[in-house]
Amino acid sequence: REWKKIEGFDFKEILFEEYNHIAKITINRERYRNAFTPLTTWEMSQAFNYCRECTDVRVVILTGAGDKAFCSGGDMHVKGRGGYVGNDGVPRLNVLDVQMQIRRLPKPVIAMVNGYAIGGGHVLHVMCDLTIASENAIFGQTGPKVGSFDAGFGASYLARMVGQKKAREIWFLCKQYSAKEAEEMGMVNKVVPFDELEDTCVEWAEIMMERSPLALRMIKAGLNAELDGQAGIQELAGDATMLYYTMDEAQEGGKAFLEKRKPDFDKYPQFP
Ligand code: 2NE
Repeated sequence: REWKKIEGFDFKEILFEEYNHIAKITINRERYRNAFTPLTTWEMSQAFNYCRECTDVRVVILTGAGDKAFCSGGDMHVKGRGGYVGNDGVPRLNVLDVQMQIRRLPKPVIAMVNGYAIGGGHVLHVMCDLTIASENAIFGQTGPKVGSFDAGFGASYLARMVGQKKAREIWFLCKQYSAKEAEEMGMVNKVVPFDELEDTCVEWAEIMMERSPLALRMIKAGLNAELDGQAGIQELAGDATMLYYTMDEAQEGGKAFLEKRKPDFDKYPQFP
């Protein structure tokens, strides 16, 4: 399989590639177990934005370079007061923006977990719609050990997956869990040998691409809406508005305004 670089970006800390309508975002800091800096997350943000806008992209795979780590969370070398400090000297927690982009992307995102998914890296896989892990993958939180925590999606959405007791165990004890244990807990969809990991992710992506994209979009929005309160309803409602705008009934309202006449909505079918 030949992944083709997606042109138009000068990324330093991620790889951004495409194959058969699948975009692959790879955190490319193998030396640091794919820990993210503010630049990494900024670049991921640009890539996810492209994936949202580009109608050619149908599924996104998020992974890490090499065979040791998916992502080991925030880069502890640049963790300062108030956040992770980038080249501009400003502390940021911009990984939270990436989390929201994954959540809001109206297309499936698969976490291809090829090694450690730790700390903020663990939260990233939690955010993805599906997680496929290699047998060597290891999952866990470290926050309370290293002076950090993610009490947002990293806690509440995790608890929806694994239950409250397990989520508290994961955060309070900071133990590491095997891929099999993570699968048994309900936070991993499938565990495969390392050399089958990418094939399996692509195979799952290709199956999803045979399904109705709009149906998948609505299901994702609906699953989000149950948990995301007003913001979740806004996402689902936005999709409903998009669909309404495709209908003659909505077109009639706009046309009537421009033609300075009363709209005639009676001619459109009403469903019980
Ligand atoms: C990931 C883990 C378990 C891997 O262990 P191992 O034994 O396979 O590798 P090693 O030797 O620890 O790491 C290899 C090199 O990568 C660096 C290490 O410092 C080491 O460098 P050298 O000693 O060779 O110079 N490295 C690994 N992770 C790093 C990191 N996160 N930042 C900077 N350098 C890192 C093991 O490495 C590990 O436990 N890593 C730390 C995980 C961690 O605590 N991450 C931060 C959690 S907080 C967070 O991510 C966060 C949040 O809680 C809330 C919001 C946003 C972010």
